[in-house]
Amino acid sequence: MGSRGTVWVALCAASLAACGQGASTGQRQPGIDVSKISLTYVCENRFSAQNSSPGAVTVSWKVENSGDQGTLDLPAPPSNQAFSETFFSTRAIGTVVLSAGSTRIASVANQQTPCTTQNFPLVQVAVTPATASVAPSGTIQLSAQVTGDADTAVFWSVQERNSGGSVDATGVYTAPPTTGTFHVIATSHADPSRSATATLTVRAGAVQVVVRPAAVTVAVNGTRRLSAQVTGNPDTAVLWSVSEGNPGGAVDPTGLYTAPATVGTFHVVATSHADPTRSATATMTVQMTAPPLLGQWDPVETWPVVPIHAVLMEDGRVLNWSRLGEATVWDPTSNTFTTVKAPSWEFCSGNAILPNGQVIVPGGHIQDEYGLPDVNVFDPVTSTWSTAPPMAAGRWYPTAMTMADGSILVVSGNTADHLLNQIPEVRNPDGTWRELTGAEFPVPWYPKLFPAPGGRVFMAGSDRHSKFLDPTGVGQWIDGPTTNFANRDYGTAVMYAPGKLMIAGGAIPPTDTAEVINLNDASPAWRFTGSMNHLRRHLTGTVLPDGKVLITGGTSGPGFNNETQAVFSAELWDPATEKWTELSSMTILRVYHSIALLMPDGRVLVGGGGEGANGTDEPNIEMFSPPYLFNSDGSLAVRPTIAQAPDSLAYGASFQVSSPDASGIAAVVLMRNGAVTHTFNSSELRVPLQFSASGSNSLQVTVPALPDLAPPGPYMLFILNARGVPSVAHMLHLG
Ligand SMILES: [Cu+2]
Repeated sequence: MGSRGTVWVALCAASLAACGQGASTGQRQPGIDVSKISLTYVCENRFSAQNSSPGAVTVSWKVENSGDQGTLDLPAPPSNQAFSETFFSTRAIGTVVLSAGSTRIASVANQQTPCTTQNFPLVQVAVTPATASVAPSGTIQLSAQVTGDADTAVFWSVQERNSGGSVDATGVYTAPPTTGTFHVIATSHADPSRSATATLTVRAGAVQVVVRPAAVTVAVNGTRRLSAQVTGNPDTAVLWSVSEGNPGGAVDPTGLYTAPATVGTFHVVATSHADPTRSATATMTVQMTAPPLLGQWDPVETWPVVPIHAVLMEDGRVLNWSRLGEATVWDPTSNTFTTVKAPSWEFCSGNAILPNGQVIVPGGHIQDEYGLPDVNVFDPVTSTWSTAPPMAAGRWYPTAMTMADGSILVVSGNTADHLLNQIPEVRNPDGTWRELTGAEFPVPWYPKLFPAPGGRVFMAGSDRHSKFLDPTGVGQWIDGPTTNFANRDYGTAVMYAPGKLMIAGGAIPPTDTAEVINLNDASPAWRFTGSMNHLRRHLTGTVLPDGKVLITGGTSGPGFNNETQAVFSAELWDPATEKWTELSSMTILRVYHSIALLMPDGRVLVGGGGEGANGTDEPNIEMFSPPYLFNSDGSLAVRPTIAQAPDSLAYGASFQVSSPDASGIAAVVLMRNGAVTHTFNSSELRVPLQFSASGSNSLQVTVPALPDLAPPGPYMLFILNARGVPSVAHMLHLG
C-alpha cells in the first residue's frame, strides 16, 4: 500500500483538479467528522475516497438515479501520510454521492475521462483475449497483464460460477457443455479492488481441421504418422483417406500413412467427423531414396512405478519415484529394480544432485497443492535415504538445482498452508538452510533454473519475464529479457552449451515455437529459432552429447493434459542449423508426468505419464537410440571407446583420456547427470572441453577453470568422432 500512497501524493501534486478540491461539502455528524472525508473522481468509472480522521470509518456511495451502490471501509491514515485513500469503481455512469448513515458527505460527477498511465498509474488489470468464442466443453487460454505493482499475480474466477464453466489457476478456461455468454474475471492479488473481465461466448462454431505436418517426404513403402487437430466442436474425430486411392498409398484410422512402392506426390485428407464439409490435406512426396535416419525406439519395458521423477546417479543407476508406490532404483546393467522406501511422500518435490553424488529431494506432497518442508537425501553408495534439516516452509512443485559453489537452490512451490512459497532458500554446503528474503517474489511452480555466468542463476520461465538471481547474502532478483512468445506453461527448457539456452513448446493451446538466448552476450535477448514440427505441451527436452536437443512427448491438444492429441514422434534440433528434424515415433503417449533422461550409453530413457490430471498411468519406459548411433544405411555405427580416464577432476585441471580412437576424435564433452520431472531437467548440463591429441592413443583434455557453468557433481565423459558418434560415457566426479 505504501507505494500506491506515494504514487497518489505525486498525482495530487501534478494535478490539483484531479484531487477533488472542493468536492468535500459535508457537514459534521455524530461519530464521523465528515470534513475529514473527501471524494475524488479519478478516471473512467473510478473514484477515490480519502479519510484524514484519526480512525477508520465506514461510508456508503451510490450513483444517483441508478441502483449502483456500495459501502467502503476507509482505514485510518498510514503513519507516514495525512490521509488514507481507498479506490472504488462504479458500474453506472453518473454523479456519485458519498454518505455516512443518512448524512451526505460529498458528491462528484463522473467526468468520463479515459484512464491513462499519466492520470492513473496504479494497479491495472487487462485480460486477453477480452472476448472470444469457444466450443461447448472446449478450452481456451486466457492471460492477464497487471501493471502498476511488482506483484503481477491474479486470481481467476467465473462470474456465473459453475454454470459458466471453470477456470484454473493458470487462466485456462473450460466452457460448460451448454451454450451461453459467460464472464471470466482476473482479480489482482496486489489490489483485489482491481480486476478485468473476459466475455466468452460458448457456441458450436465453424469446425476447423488442421493436419500436421502439412508436407512430408517419405521413401517408397515408408511410413509416417500424421496428426489432425479439430477445433470448434467437442467431436474431434477425423476420418483419414488418400485422395489418389490405393495408388497413393494407405492411411490407417490413427493417421499412420504408408507410402506406395512407386514415387509420386499424393494427398492425405483428414475429414471432420462432426462436420464432413471440413477437412485438411497433407502433401506426401514419395521418393526412392531412404529417408534420413530417424532413430530407433526399443520395445516398451514395464516398471514397478510410474517414473515421474528420475535421477541418473553416479553409478549409472536411475533413482525414480512417483505419486503412488515407493521410490525405486533401476539398475540398467541387470535390468533389476530395488524398492527404496523414502522417509517422506516425495511426489511433486524438487530433485537435484549434491556435489558428493548424493541425490537431494527438497519438498514433497501432503495433498495436491500442499507441500512438505522435508528434505531427504539418497546415498547411492549405501542405497539408503536419510532425512536432512528441513526448509523453512513447505514446497510442492519447487525446482531445486546445484549452484556453482555446491549449494542447492530451491525456488517456488506451495507451502503446507496452500500458499505460494515466495522466498527462495539455499542449502549451504554444511547442510544448513538460509532464506533469500531479499528475493521474495511469486515465482510460478517448477521454474526453469540454470547456472549463469558470474555465479548467478538464470530463470528461463515458464512465464515470459526471465530473471537473474544473485544468490549471495539475502538474495536479489534482477530483471532479465522478456521472451517473445506468451507464458510457456508446461513447456521445456535446456542449456545445450555453456550459457546457451533453448525454451520450446508449452502453453494452452500448445505452441510449436522455440526461443534461444545466449547468456554470454553483453545484453542477452531471447529470439525465436526454428519451430518444432508439432505443437507440444508436457514435452521434455534432453541435450545430447553432440549438442543437439531431443524433444520427446507432449500433446498438441488444448486443455491441461489432452491425451487425444499426444505427439508420438521425437524431434531433434541442431544448434548449427537451428532446424528441426522429425524422428521416429514411440509407442506410449507421454504427456503430464512423463520424463526423458540421457543415459551413459548415449540413449535416452523416455517414460512415465499419468497419476494426475485424469491421465493414463504409464508405469513403463521406452529407450530411444538417437540417429547418432547409426550409419546412414541404418546399421549400428562403430563407436569410439574410452580405455581409461580419471574418476575425478578438479576445476582447471588437465587430464589424459586413453582411447584407441584418439586420432579420430572431434569432441570431448562432460554431460552433467540429469534429474528430471515435470518437463524440466534441473541438473543436466553440457560442457564441451578443450583437447588436443597426445600421441595416437591419447587425448590431453582441459577442465574449465570455473564452476560457474559446470557445477560440481557427477558427470558423464563422452568422446565423439568426426561423424558425431559418441562413446559410451565414463562416469566421473567434477569438483
Ligand atoms: Cu505433478
